[in-house]
Formats: sequence, C-alpha cells, structure tokens
Amino acid sequence: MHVDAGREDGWHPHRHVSGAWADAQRADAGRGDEPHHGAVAAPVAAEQPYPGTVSPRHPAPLPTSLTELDRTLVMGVVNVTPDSFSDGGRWFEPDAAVEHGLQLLAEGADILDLGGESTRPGAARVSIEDERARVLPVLRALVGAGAVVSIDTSRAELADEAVQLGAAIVNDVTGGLGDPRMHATVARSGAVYVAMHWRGPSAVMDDLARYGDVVAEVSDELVEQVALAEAAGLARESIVLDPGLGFAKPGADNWPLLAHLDALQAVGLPVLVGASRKRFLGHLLAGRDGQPVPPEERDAATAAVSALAAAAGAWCVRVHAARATADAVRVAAAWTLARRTDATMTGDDRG
Ligand code: PMM
Repeated sequence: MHVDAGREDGWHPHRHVSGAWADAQRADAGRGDEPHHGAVAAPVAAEQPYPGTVSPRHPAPLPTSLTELDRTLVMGVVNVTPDSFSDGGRWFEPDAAVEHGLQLLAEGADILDLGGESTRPGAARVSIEDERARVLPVLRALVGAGAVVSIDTSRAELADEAVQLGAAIVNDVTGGLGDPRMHATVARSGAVYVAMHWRGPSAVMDDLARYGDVVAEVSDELVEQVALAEAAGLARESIVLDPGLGFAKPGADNWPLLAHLDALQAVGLPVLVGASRKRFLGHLLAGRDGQPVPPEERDAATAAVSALAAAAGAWCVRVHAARATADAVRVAAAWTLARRTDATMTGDDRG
C-alpha cells in the first residue's frame, strides 16, 4: 500500500514550503506541447520566494508523493457504473475505466476515486458481488500504474479488499452509517478515511432533507460520526470530512455549506468538497426556460467552485474533469500565498 504511516510529525500543516508557488510557476512554464501537470509531480527545485504555506493539513497516512504538495489536492472520479448521473456509464467497461483514470492523472488529478455503485437520487443498490467485480480489476490496474487510489464504497468488506490491493483512501459516502463495521475495518487497514455527511440511502435521501441550520446540522452530525469512528479505533488524523453536497440536500442547501466551509474546518479535520456536476450547479446555470443544464455542461462552474473551495482551505476537491480544476487549485494556492505573505513583503519583493 502506498502509505506513509510513519509520519512522526503527522498532524499539522506540512512544512514543504516550496510547493504552491513553484507549482503555479511550473504550470505557467508548462504550456505548449508538454503533458499537462503530469501524473507524477517532478521534484520542485525552485526556491520559495515568500515565507508561509497554503496547504490545509494532509491526513496522516497519505502517501508522501501527495503530502509534499502544498496546495489543495484534486481527486478525479472514475465511476465504473452504468448509471451515474454525471457520466452515464461511459467508463463501465474495465479498459475504458482504466484509460479514463490515466487520462485524469495526465490532466492533473492527484488521486483517483474509484466507485462501482451509483449514488444518484433514487438509485437502487447493487450487490457486493457486482460492486466488487466492477471495481477491483480497475483498481489493480490503476495501482499497478502508480496511481494513488481512493475506493468509493460504503461496504467495509469491499473497502478492506481494496486497501489490501493498494487503495490508500476509503471514501465512504455514508460516513460509517451504511455499515457498522466500516470504522473498525478502516482503522485496521491504516488507510485515510473520508467521512461524508449522509442521512440515508439514495432511494429516500430527498425525503430526509429537512434542515433548520444546514451548516450547523451537517457539522454536528459529522462530529458525531467522527466520535464513533474514533471509538472504533480510527486515528483522528486519518479522517477527512465531507459535507456531502447533493446528498439529502436540495439545491439551496448546498450554497451555505460551500460559503461556510470554515464552519466544517473548525472541527479541525481536512475537508473534501464534491460539487462536481451536481444538480445545484445545473439549476444555477439554467437558461430562460428554467431547465438545468446537463451534467457535462457544468464543468466550468465546477472549476469555479474548486477555485473558491481551495482558496477557502479545502484539502481536496473531487471532480469529473480534472484539467480546469488542476489549474484552479494552483491559482488558489498562488493567490492564498500572496495574501498570507503580503504583510511580510517589502516593496523590493514585489515583482
Ligand atoms: N459524490 C458522489 C459520489 N461520491 N464522495 C464524496 N466523498 N463526496 C461526494 O460529494 C460524492 C462522493 C456523487 O456521484 P458522482 O460519483 O457521480 O459524482
């Protein structure tokens, strides 16, 4: 497994200060015919011109290839499903899924999130056998190609198998509510655990979307899940929180969650944001006829959310199209670094 479980300094913003600025500069220099960003970041030789870091803290057991990055990470989505809302089964065949994953890496994704079960509203569950058959061959191939892979599953048994095959992250859209064995299983595995806010299965989640104060309730409910995870043996520093945009959240409830990411960050754990191509963006972009734009026309809006979420300190953004978001997080890193260091710069430093 590609993990660095032994980070002794684990739980604080890392100190590789050259990343963000140099990353932004490298992205600039790398236009033309060169591959975009590349799956494996080249060592950063440039000097850090200004003090400070922009990184939100990384979860402790993350592979060192990623903890070295001083910016918000990009998670590219590989749905091996026939019916996801976002890409409608385009990557259902294993070869197509692997190829798509490699393409996302080439476009600048840092992590690939591999899922075999659609979570679109109203979706029925698939059997564990089907889920396993969909994701494990693709996982083997992507891990073999050197990718950092996250397994998007709410089943402990499958999460365990995936980590044994090299997945570094377990992304659980139920935050542990879907399978009582999940927390203890991930704890034993040593993987990073993404706990998403969840109120119930896709088939009924729209009926569970009743909030007084959506920001406070989502934070409080995630804090409860973290307490359960810790009680089951999961180390706090391996947990990432996710507000679960679109999951039991009608359109209007998603914006306060994005606008107040700081409330979730105040819990003290890294935050992952999954806004990509979601319904609330489709509705935002609707034309005069009021019809939401289709998922594949929501990528520019997704990249805008990525930039804003990164500037707000999100640890990672989960997206279907990696390239624009890979650019967006670099812009946000350079922007944030410049703001943080403004006060310490002299006139001569400003170029
Ligand atoms: N959204 C989807 C699936 N998995 N996982 C996390 N952590 N956060 C999300 O917002 C999220 C997720 C929705 O389906 P998709 O795979 O088509 O985006």
